[in-house]
Amino acid sequence: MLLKKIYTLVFIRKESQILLGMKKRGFGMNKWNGFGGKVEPNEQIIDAAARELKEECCLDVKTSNLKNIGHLEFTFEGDSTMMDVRVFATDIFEGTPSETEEMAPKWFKHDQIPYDDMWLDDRLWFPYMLKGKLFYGRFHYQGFDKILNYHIEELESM
Ligand code: 6U4
Ligand code: NA
Ligand code: NA
Repeated sequence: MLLKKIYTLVFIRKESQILLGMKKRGFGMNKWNGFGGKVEPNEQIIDAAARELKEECCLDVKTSNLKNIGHLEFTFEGDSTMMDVRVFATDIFEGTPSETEEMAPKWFKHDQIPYDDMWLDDRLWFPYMLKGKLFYGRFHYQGFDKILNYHIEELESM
C-alpha cells in the first residue's frame, strides 16, 4: 500500500518572469524549484503553502491569492511512499525575495528556465503552467535521475 505525504509547491509570477529558488539543502538540493515543503499535521494545505514560501524566500502572500494550478504525484521504485505535491501560483505578493538557509531565489524569463538543473519532470509539466493551464501529472522514478513512466494531462478544473 502507498503511504501518501502531502507537499506544497509555490510559484510567484511577475510579468513574463517566474521566481525559482536554488535549494541549498535536503531533498532536491542543488536544483531550481518553486518554494514549498511538507504539510504539517492539522495544517491546511494552503496555509502550508504560504508558510513555506515565507520561510524559504521571505515573501508574504494571502492564501486567498494563491491559486491551485496543479497536482503532481511522485513514486519511487522500491519505496512505498507517494509524494503528493499541490502546486500553487500567484502574481500578488508582498516583499522582496531574499536568500534563506534553504533557498536562494532568482527571477527567470519563461524562455530561460534552467531545466538542466531542475527535476527531470519539470520540463514535462512547466509548459502547462507557463501557458496558464491546470494540470495533473504522475511520475514514477528509479532513483532521482530516471523517470520509468509518467502521465500528464490538462485539467478543466482542480
Ligand atoms: P525540511 O524537512 O523542512 O527540510 P520541507 O521544507 O518540509 O523539508 P522539502 O523541502 O523536502 O520539505 O519538500 C520538497 C519540495 O520539493 C516540495 O516543495 C515539493 C518539491 N518536489 C519534490 N519532488 C519534486 C519533483 N520531482 N519535481 C518538482 N518538485 C518536487 O518540481
Ligand atoms: Na522545502
Ligand atoms: Na521548509
